[in-house]
Order: sequence, then C-alpha cells, then structure tokens
Amino acid sequence: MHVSGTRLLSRLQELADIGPIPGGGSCRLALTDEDRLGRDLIVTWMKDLGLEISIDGIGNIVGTWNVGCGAPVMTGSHIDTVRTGGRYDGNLGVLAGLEVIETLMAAQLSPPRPLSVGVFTNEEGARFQPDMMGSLVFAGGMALEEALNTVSIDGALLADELNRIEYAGSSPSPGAVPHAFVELHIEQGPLLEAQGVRFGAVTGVQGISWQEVLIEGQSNHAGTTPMSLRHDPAFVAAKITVFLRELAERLGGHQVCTVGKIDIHPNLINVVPKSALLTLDIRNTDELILQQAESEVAEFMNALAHSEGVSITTRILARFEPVVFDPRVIDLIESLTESHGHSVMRMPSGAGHDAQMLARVCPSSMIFTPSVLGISHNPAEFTEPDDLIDGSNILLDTMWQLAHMNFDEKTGD
Ligand code: HGY
Ligand code: MN
Ligand code: MN
Repeated sequence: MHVSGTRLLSRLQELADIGPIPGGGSCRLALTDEDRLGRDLIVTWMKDLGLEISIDGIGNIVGTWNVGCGAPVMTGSHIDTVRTGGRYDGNLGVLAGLEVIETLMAAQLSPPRPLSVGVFTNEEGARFQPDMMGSLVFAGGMALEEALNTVSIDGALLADELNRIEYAGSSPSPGAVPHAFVELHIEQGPLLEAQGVRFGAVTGVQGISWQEVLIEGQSNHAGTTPMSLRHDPAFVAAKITVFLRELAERLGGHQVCTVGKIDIHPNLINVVPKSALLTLDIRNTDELILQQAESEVAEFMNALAHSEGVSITTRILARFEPVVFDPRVIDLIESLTESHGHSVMRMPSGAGHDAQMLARVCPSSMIFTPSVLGISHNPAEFTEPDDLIDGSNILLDTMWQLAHMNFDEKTGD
C-alpha cells in the first residue's frame, strides 16, 4: 500500500501557490490573509475526506478520522511560513498526514484507533513570538489568554488577527492528549545529504533561546559629532553580531547563534542612529552550554552598554530547553525505514518543530527527509519527489504501527 505521489506533489504545488514568492517559495506569515487561504484549502481537503474538524481557541485545526476507539494517533505540522519560505517546511507534514488517511480509506483498512492531522498555528514565530505557539498551547505549555494577547512585529494583536481570518475556534485548550505523535518534516539542514542517508529518525530538538535587544543611544549629526562623543546603537549592534559569531565558533559543537533582524532608527545616511532593535537566536542541544552562551552574551552586552554609553534592554521572545523524543517511537521509525529498504540515521533537529511540544504530552518523534544543499527558510528549499513520497509511506506505516502499540498509562489511554 502506497500513498499517491501524484496527489501529494500536486497538493504541495497548490499550497505553494498560495502566497507565492519569486523562486518558487511562499510567504504565508501566521494569521495573514495568505495563511487563511492556506487553512481554507486544507480544511476543504479534510472535509472531502469526511474528517471531523475541530478548531481551538488559538486556531489549531485538527482533522480526525474517527475509527476504532481511544486517543488518536496524531500527525501534522504547520502551513505558516517565514517571509521567504520554501514549499515543503511544515506543508509536507500536513499533506502527508492527509495522504496517510486517504490511502488507508481507499484500501479499506481502518486502524484500531482514530488518526488525526494537526495544522498548528504560528509554528514559525516569524510574526508572533514564540515559535511553535499553537502546538505549545495545544500541549498546555502556554495559556490561551497569554497567546491571544501576543503582539506581532507589525503591531497586530494575535486575537484580532485570529478573529479577522475567522479561525478563532471553540475546541478546548489544551487539546485532547493523543496516543502518540509523529511528524514528517524536511531536515532543513545538510546532514542527511552529506552522509548520503535517505531519512532521519529524529532523536530530539535542540534548546532555543530567542531575545529581542533594544539599544538606545544618542541620535546626532553624522558630520559634526566627533567619534569620541558618540553613543552609537548601530555600532553596538554590530559588535554584538560579531560577538555572537565568535561565541558560536569558540563553543563549537552544535552551538549556533544568529542575528536575523536589525532595525535601525531613524535609518538615515547622515544621522548617528537613536536606536537599534535586534533579535538573537541562540541554540544548542546541551542546556548547560546554552545557558553559558546566554550568560556570556549578557555579560558582553553589559560591558558594551557601559563602554559605549548606551542603554541595552532585552526581552525574552522564546526559551525552550532541548527535547528528547520517545525511544519507542524513534526505534519504530528506524526499523520501519529499514524495512522499506532505505538508509536511516538517528539525528537531533536543529530547527524547532511542533513535535517538540507534543512530546510534552505523548510519545513523539519525527521522520526527516533530506533538504537539497541543506537549504531552508529560503525559496530555493528543495526535496526530491521520491524522498517526499517514500517519507510519506514511512509515515503511513509508522502511524499504522503506533495505532497497534500500547504505551504506558502516562499517555492518558
Ligand atoms: O525557528 C525554527 O526553528 C522553526 O522554523 N520555527
Ligand atoms: Mn517547520
Ligand atoms: Mn520553519
């Protein structure tokens, strides 16, 4: 039994055409009109399958095939994108989930448990922070009220945007605890391709620390202000950016640091800036080293504030410790992938995913497919069709097997 590769690929294309950007990618920032159109398309496909559709207070959509009994085996991911998104990040996990159900229905094979597909709100965290917000609320890690009161980088209130796109649902938060959760996702990195391995059995997700840093100095004339009298936030922002790169290189291992966003004000050629607002994305698989990185950055910024005569205030946008997935699910993914005749390797995820939030409440793991040249969060993101299709077939088998497995009572069954 195999999924329909033709249908999967054509649906990936149809979804990619919503919010299209040059280079074949998509821009569907969370809770924008493009996100709404993507949601509407998925809901249509869920309705065509006769799934029971529930939408909760943060707009998470869950389509359930109500067969068998007990808590569902859940899959899914997200369809919101970064501004320069590719066509597979998140979308693959949602569409492969629909494929699994449609293929089993067509084969008249019904599992002993319900199967469900989740479309989680605001996984990217590009417009509203933190990332993985919808699945975090679904798993009970963030209060719905707090999420609804989040303000976006463009000044919009999340609750208003959710109402505007008409996806403020009434299903309870936290969501019903699944029996197990498995997510198919592109690796978004270079490891599988570099190792010549077809699939990843994902062991966990690295810790994530996101901060917003506001540097305030003294706006002044670029021509008349002597260098010794400047309190220049742009210079301080540059020093912080260089420090983060050097810190990551010094710590080595899985340490990564990124300054992805810098807003200079007033951003004019002949004005020493008044302020600089930047974001820090610091990640590591090891929580203690991540904490060390955070404190070294804090110390550096403190010293810089004094030496440059600027004020620096920080705001935490997201902070998630490393997550370890359930060995039973990882083992299952690894053995099924091998039984499909494909090579597989165990690996941590560098990117954040909804699965890391579901792992708080039920046995979870992920299946990775390779990303060509390791590129993602970029319209050039690409994964070979065979990898998409074979990955979906592994997802199908994994969900089928999970539906027949009995986990201990902690999964709420
Ligand atoms: O930032 C991440 O790792 C994810 O794409 N939200
Ligand atoms: Mn993703
Ligand atoms: Mn992403």
